[in-house]
Amino acid sequence: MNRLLICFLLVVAQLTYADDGYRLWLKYDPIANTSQRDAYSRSAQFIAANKTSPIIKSATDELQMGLQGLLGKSVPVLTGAGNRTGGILLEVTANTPEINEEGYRIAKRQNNIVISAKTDAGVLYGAFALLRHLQTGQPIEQLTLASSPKVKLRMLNHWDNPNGTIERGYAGGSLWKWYELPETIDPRYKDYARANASLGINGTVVNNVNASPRLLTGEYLQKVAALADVFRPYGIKVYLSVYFAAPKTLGDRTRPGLKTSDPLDPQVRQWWADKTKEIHQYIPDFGGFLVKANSEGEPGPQDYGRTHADGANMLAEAMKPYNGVVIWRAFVYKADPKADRFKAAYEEFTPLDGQFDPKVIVQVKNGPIDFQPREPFSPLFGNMPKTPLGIEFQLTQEYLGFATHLVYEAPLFKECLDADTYVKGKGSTVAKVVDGSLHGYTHTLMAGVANTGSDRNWTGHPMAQSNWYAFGRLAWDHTLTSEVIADEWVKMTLTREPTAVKRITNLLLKSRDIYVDYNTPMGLSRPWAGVHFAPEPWQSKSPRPDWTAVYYHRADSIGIGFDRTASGSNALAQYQPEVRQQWANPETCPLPYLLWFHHVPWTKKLSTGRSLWDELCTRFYTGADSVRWMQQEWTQVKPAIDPVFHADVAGRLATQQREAIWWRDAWVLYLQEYARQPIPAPFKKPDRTLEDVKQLVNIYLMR
Ligand code: BDP
Repeated sequence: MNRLLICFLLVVAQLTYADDGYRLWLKYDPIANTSQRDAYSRSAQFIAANKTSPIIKSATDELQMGLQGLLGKSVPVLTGAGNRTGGILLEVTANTPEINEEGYRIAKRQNNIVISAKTDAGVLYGAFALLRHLQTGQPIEQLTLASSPKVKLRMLNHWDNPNGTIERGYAGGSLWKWYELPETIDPRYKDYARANASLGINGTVVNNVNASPRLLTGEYLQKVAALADVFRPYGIKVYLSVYFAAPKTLGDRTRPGLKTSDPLDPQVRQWWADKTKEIHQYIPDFGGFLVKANSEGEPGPQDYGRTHADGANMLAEAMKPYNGVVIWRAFVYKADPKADRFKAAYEEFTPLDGQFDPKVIVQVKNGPIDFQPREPFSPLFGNMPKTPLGIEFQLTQEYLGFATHLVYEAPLFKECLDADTYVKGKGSTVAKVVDGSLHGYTHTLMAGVANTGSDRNWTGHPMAQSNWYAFGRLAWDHTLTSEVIADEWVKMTLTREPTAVKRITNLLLKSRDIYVDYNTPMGLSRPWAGVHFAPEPWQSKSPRPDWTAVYYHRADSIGIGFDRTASGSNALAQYQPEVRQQWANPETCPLPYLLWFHHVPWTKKLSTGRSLWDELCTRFYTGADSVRWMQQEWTQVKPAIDPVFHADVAGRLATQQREAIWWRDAWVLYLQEYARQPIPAPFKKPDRTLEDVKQLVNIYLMR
């Protein structure tokens, strides 16, 4: 064979096999099983819809593209089906009592597959559900599926800045090319919308909660409007994070800037009313505002002696003529050296229950501190019956090892959603608070801080795509299990080979506990100060005590942990008696939460039969060792995975392994100075000193 031909074949092989992760779970690779493919093919001879609209067009386009890939044939879209059978009918109809506004029903009718919904968006979600059904290799003979989203606003929060950086982003720069917008539309915006729509995500906040006023200028609103135009055919609304002091900073056409941003000042109220009107001129279906106020130095109503409710209600008043909402974040904590940060959001917000305008939703982080690898649920859930509370999860792995640690987050989300608040007796789960069923909230919301960026594979760590996927699926239906979601994602994204699917699903399901074990076991939290990446449990100097590591773990010669019982900060009083009683007693407090609530002596014997010190060491060591197990599992599935994708993950797992040992060594060497006990057998003493580990950390802290 001549050289040129060999080169040509190599290039073709590369093009055919190299998987750079761009297609996410919407891969639509050919179905290998021919009898299955034939069966699908017989039922997909044409596509026809009973109406036309941009959203319906998105649905037919996606079906065509998906079927072309999966079945290897071009399926025509007909203007009407007539009496034809053997096709896919898309039907917007009021005659669907079992589903809600955005739900869908898929059923066989006269040898056609009929996707019915009340709205165009419902049809789009049904089209994606049908494709998922085929991608995951399920039978279609007796097809009957019906599903409705449990939460109304299912959204991503991007912490993207106008300069193209992303706060806590680990997948490159921002997806939004602000300097090129509005004239140049990156085709990627559409693929972003497709991916979200495939999960049922229907809103996106395009900018950082630490908001720049720039986004509110006419110049930038045109750019945001261009994004909204791309997202609209996918049922996705655009929202903006707003800078509360914008009236002062920006002013308007006639004034260089107001003297104040006081929410009770009539001029300020008028400013927001005008601005909201202007936004709607650019984006008629604008979703609404997201606000971080009086939190971590951001301006807010308290700067003028007003409350969060005053601030939120002012924006709600401006939004009154429109459909949009005001999402007000509850992530607040004051720089009070004596206070327990755990209690802050509850203390500031529960007294305001009942004072918020009906257009306001308060967005609460899943835990009381800040997206830690494991937190108890925030005590705000259930305790603001008159105020719709939305939940905020973090998909970007700020505290979960950035882009080098494989952590599948569905178990973290589920742990919180399934937690029982007991506010209305047993079964009052956080999920029921959030989906509105517990208190009858009119607005319901689940938000995920996005992990996307300009990296070709979207999420930096290719396996982190599963977190975007899992969030979207749970926002749609929080009753899905972590396992079902992982299984779907693996089949759609990685492989349909059954043993590999099982192995990878198992790996995903264990990954979060493994991370917690070497990083923050048994209720330890926030062992970071500088970068939220390198271990720094010794960190004790910062402008505020609650920005040090020692504030959280409180290690001393007696023991370790934060006493939040009545003898300590009494944060436990914020929970219902059923929860409080279980957690307040160190004998009944679940071990994963123990050090969140108790200062436990090193020598205390635990239910595992080990002393606290021995148990902690066991977790640090087995956690780090388990990363080796993850590597082995990943090696086993190599034949079933695209080589490029496989190699990428293998490299990251090797880094994770090295870093997990670093975490283990940092913790045990540091804590040993307090516990003054040997590393228990069979574990071996780290072969470096605490000083060595600190030196390594210092490298990451250098500017
Ligand atoms: C913290 C992040 C910080 C965010 C903040 C927030 O470190 O960058 O601005 O949360 O949620 O986790 O506002």
